[in-house]
Amino acid sequence: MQKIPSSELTPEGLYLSRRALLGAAGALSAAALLAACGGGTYVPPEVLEQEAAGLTDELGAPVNSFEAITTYNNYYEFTTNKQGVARLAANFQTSPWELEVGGLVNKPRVFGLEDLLAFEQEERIYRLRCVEAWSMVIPWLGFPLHRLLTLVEPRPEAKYVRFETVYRPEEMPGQKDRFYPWPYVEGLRLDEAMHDLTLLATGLYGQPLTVQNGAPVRLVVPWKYGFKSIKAIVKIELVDTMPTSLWMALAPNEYGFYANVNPDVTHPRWSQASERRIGEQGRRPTLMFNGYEDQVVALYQDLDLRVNY
Ligand SMILES: Nc1nc2c(c(=O)[nH]1)N[C@H]1C(S)=C(S)[C@@H](COP(=O)(O)O)O[C@H]1N2
Ligand SMILES: [Mo]
Repeated sequence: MQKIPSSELTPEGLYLSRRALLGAAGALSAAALLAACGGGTYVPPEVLEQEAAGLTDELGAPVNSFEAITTYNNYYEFTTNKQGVARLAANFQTSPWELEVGGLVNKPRVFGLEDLLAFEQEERIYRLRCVEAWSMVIPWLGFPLHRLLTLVEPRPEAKYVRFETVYRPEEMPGQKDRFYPWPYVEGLRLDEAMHDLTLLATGLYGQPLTVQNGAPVRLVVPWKYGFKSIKAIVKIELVDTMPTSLWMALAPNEYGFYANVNPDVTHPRWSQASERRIGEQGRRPTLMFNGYEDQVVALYQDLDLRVNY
């Protein structure tokens, strides 16, 4: 793999991988093809690892292994045991799939998976920082959410975006646990949703998404705690009032609407000052806005980040 000198990286390209800059068209159309065929072709993890060798985030940290990314998951619809998600998710049906986009928009629309894959896909290497203080670096495939939102034409009254995960207790055993107010719901302010970093992911490691990582389509908001990055989305609604997320409903004193990664605001039960990068020894300091501060700080100029945790 060729290297691009960092002097040649545009500011916009800072969060794009070298692979994407060099043109991931091959990998991407392959992924689209695989998805279109129901993801039937098996690519051995060793081959994926070889292809990803040398990939790093813009801070120089290597991407986590395909193995780590697909076997250590938070996905409470299946189980609260991170190492158990992949096995329980094995038979989940991701095709056909419909994503309904509506609410305060001029052009409500239902997107099939093929419609989502028709958006130009790109690879983006993002840090994922879980609120539990572990993190990974993940090479996603997808497209910025603003492209889809622009198509449906949000009305001026739209101030927030509400996202909902599929509800299928027969296939998702965790949804039989009535302790959680299913379905999983998340929300963003409209300007956060329109930010270019905010991704709708359809793949990872150059492949269609695995079920445990949110197939067939999930959100990725890299400057916020991982729980904002909702998986298996079936509904996106433009609304005028702040949505209540599943975590806000469950523990409002612990999980706020914003959930921006912030080393200075402690969780009531643990510090957020440092994190364990999966695959590394020891801990690393947690970065303000997970290292995306330059790109997102303007969104929060008028906000007290301690009050709005
Ligand atoms: N629907 C749904 N989305 C979810 C979750 C979940 O339990 N259900 N867990 C969240 C949490 S806490 C994290 S850290 C990330 C984990 O994503 P990953 O398993 O792809 O690493 O997914 C988020 N999205
Ligand atoms: Mo998380």
